[in-house]
Parts: sequence; C-alpha cells; structure tokens
Amino acid sequence: MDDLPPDSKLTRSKRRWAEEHKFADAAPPAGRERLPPGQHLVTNWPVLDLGQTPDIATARWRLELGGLVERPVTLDWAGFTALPETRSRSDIHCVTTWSRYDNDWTGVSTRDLLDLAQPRAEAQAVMLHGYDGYTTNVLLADFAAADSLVAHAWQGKPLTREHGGPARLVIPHLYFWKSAKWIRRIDLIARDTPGFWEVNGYHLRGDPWKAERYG
Ligand SMILES: Nc1nc2c(c(=O)[nH]1)N[C@H]1C(S)=C(S)[C@@H](COP(=O)(O)O)O[C@H]1N2
Ligand SMILES: [Mo]
Repeated sequence: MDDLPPDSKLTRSKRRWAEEHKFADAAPPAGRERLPPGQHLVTNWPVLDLGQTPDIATARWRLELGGLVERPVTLDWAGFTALPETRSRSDIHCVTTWSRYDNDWTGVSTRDLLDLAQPRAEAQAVMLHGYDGYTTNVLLADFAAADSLVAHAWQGKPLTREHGGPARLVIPHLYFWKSAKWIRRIDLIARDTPGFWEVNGYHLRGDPWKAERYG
C-alpha cells in the first residue's frame, strides 16, 4: 500500500484527458456509430496535401471573408487571435479511410467569423481557398455547424505547418478534405460549386456516415 510511484508525466496527461472527457462533446448524435462505415482508426496523424507546404509567417498571414457578405473582412494575425477563442474536441474522418478520435482544437468558431462578415440572404454555399491554391466547397449550413472552427492549435500546441498552420479550417462532420489547410479566403457564394477534389471526382458534400466519397 501507499508505495505507488509518483504520477509519471503520461499518467498525469491520461488523468487530465480522462477528466476532460467528462465535458467532451464528441459523442455522435444518437443512433449514429462513432466510426463511419468503411473507416479504420489510427492513432498517428497522417499528412495529406497537394505536394506543397506553404510557409506563411503570421506577420504576412491574412484571412479574408468576402463574396456575398454585407461586410467584407480582412483579418491579420492580431485581429484573428483577438476574436473570442473557441475550443472543440472532435474526430477526423479522411476519405482515404483513416479516422482519428479526440482532436482538441483551439481557434475561432465559424459562427463568430460569419457574425463579423454577415452573409447576405443569397449566400447558400462557401468556397474555401488555401495558400497553396487548394479550393473546396461546403454548404453554408455545414460551414456554420456548431463545432466548426478555424483552428490555430491542436492538442494545446500551435498547429504545425504540415497540418495547415498557422491556421486551418476544421469541419468535423464532413470528410477531412473539406477542412482547408493554410486557409486564406472564405468566399460566400450563391450556389454550391465544386472545388479542387470535387472537380476531380469527390462527392460534392462528403458526409462520412453516408460514405459520400465519390460524386
Ligand atoms: N490547403 C489545403 N487543404 C487541404 C488539403 C490540401 O491539399 N491543401 N488536403 C485536404 C485533404 S485531402 C485532407 S485528407 C486533409 C489532410 O489534413 P492533414 O494533412 O492535416 O491530415 O487536408 C485537406 N485540406
Ligand atoms: Mo483526403
């Protein structure tokens, strides 16, 4: 008795994770399996991109919100990080069949960004643009999901460049190709229009629970 070693760093982390789970909101809606069909779990975090890793110092980083909005906005890093901070835990589901549970994101919720820019009534969809030239489309309702955010940190640490740092979009309920890395511009548009992978055969919406992989 009483001769347990002092908590190792890992044990302390595990305790903290266990505590945080109490408050986590990662449970899928009732009646839906947590792991979507055809997916398998990984514990690493694979890197996928078009073969380019833009190097955007925060000093020259800008995020534009434009298109069908009342108030076009350009945020610099100071302006972006001064917005209310959102934390959200969610699972990643990549169309290449890997899923990764319990990712803790920190950033600015897409709803707060929309409040700033004020979409016009005609805006039904969003085209996301990355600094690497990548584009991907989502419906405005999907973009504005409660757990979607533009994230600058993952598991409490600044998002690495390979994973889209300084900041990337995260839309947990769609396949991860919709989560634009190195995000540069959020363009509100009237009609859902295919982006890079959608033109190349991916599904227009990409709901993992419906296995909407290819169009
Ligand atoms: N800007 C940009 N965002 C992107 C991509 C990309 O090539 N460029 N790839 C997408 C795809 S297909 C996936 S699966 C995820 C991969 O994110 P990760 O490298 O952090 O795992 O980013 C998505 N966002
Ligand atoms: Mo992907």
